[in-house]
Amino acid sequence: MREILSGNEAIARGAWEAGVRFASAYPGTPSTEILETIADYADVYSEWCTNEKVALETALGAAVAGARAICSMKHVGVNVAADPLMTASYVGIKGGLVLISADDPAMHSSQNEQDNRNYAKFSKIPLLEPSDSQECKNFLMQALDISEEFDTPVMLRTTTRISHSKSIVELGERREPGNITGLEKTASKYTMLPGFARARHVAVEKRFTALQVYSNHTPLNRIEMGDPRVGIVASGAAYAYAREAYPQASFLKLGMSYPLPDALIAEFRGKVEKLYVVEELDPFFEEHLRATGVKVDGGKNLLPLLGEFDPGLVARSLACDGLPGVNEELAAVPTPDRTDLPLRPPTLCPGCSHRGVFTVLNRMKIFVSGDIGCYTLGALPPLASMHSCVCMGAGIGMAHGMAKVQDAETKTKDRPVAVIGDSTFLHSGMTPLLNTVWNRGETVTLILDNRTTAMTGGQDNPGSGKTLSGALTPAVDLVKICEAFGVPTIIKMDPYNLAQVEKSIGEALATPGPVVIIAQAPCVLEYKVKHEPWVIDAEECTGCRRCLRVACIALGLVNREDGKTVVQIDQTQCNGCGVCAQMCKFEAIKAPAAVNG
Ligand SMILES: Cc1ncc(C[n+]2csc(CCOP(=O)(O)OP(=O)(O)O)c2C)c(N)n1
Repeated sequence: MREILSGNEAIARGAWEAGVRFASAYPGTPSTEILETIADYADVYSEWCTNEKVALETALGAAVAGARAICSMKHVGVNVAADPLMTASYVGIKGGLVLISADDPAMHSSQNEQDNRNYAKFSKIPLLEPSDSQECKNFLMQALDISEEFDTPVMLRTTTRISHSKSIVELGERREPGNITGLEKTASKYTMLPGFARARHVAVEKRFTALQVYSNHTPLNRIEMGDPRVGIVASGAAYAYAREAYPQASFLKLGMSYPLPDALIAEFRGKVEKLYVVEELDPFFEEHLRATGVKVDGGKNLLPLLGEFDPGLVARSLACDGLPGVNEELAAVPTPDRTDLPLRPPTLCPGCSHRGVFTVLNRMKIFVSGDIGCYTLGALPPLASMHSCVCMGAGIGMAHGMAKVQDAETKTKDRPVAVIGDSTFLHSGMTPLLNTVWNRGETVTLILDNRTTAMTGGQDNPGSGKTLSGALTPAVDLVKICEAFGVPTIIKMDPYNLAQVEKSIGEALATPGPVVIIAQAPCVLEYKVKHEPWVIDAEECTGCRRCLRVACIALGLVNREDGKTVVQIDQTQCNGCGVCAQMCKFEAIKAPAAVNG
């Protein structure tokens, strides 16, 4: 049977067919749908974890217990999971373990575009890179076999195009997993004391040599001979682009791109006149080829180091070097001119509980040490109230560092406020808050608790009271966490009440010691909150546009009959939160009850 699947769905299918028993993840674009799809397979246990480090550790535990396990995350998630990853490489596994890293060249939805192929090299584990959905399924299954054959975790790396593009996939049956026997008590393999770890490092290097041999012989890496004048080395999405751009060229397709197959590369080099490396982001292959003495005629000197490729870009870039056999049609497609397209910046949803808080932070001209979530949109005008944001959980620690170096005068005038969402707080915001309390910090932390992980599509978190399977579970109490940390002042506020928000933030800034403010209101999208829309009395609107400062797409401008430009509310978009009405000094924005009597 065949089905059209995205790369993410195909990975999930591959996990099911390969007899995976355990799957864990923390959401992050473009990886999220892997676990969401696996959750539909009743015979695979799956769970969202509090963060990627925990996700990898739980999957490692399942693998060490003898089950096949996978763990998925976006590229920056691997930074969070890097600590267990480095040593998981030493302890190895019992059941196969695959870590899926979904990278995001061009940063469609990320704060950086790091190239995670480097992590495979760093942690000395094999790396597989599929080029379409069928390969996503096949490679995931083969990665589990390699994991078990070589006693190592394996990384499967996708990029946004591979994760989200759909293509035909041949489906198979599930390989029934064997029984889990007792836990193996071999401390020398699983307990990484220095004395044991030294021996395991030797095992890692031995394994690496064996993997190099494997890489030269596996069909994952193959020479596809075409025109011998042109040889192209590529993997993943870049291979698919290059194939389209130079259909007649010869290819060394790398499905297993670490360790690199040096003998196969040498064989390919001997067969082609000129050799080009087509790879997105870092010159990962190119550097290796040059370092091992392979003559490369073109790579990053022709192709961009930044961003995402497309077939036209590959065609045009290599054509500059006079490469024969270019797909003329593709090469003729000009780079799209985006300058005359209207800008459509992302924005908070109508009714979003974050809007009122950022409206007030802007009005109070506060320095906000921010974090990652829907609320990062508070950085954009007209809200323009987030002044730093580095990675998940960084905002609280950064605010603490800022406050510690301020002198007495700036401290009172310019006390930083850390703003963080509930999912991010539970992911990596608790330890920096504890650090602030422990070290007698002065910062104000504002937790925007919408009881979901909204940014990535509304996944549950420990505060939502549900697991991935929908089972009820205790919802964590953020006030009790802060109390247990010893936070002396905890203020709760309604984020829709602007006067209350201003009063709470003002009070917090006037209070010495660390303060936590918790703004709790459910995400309107996830919890389907819909109130009657508000209306504007066009006669009373003076057109001052103060209400537009709340950055709501339900608000627009219209010309009145007398030629005056006034505000109007799109009745289909408005969620009736009333935040804009609180900005109006002329009471021109009316609640539905006031209008309907
Ligand atoms: C290490 C890491 N993992 C995952 C992500 C993807 N991501 C960005 S913000 C976020 C959580 C957002 O939830 P929350 O903090 O509750 O804010 P909300 O979007 O609900 O307002 C996630 C999962 C990321 N950027 N970095």
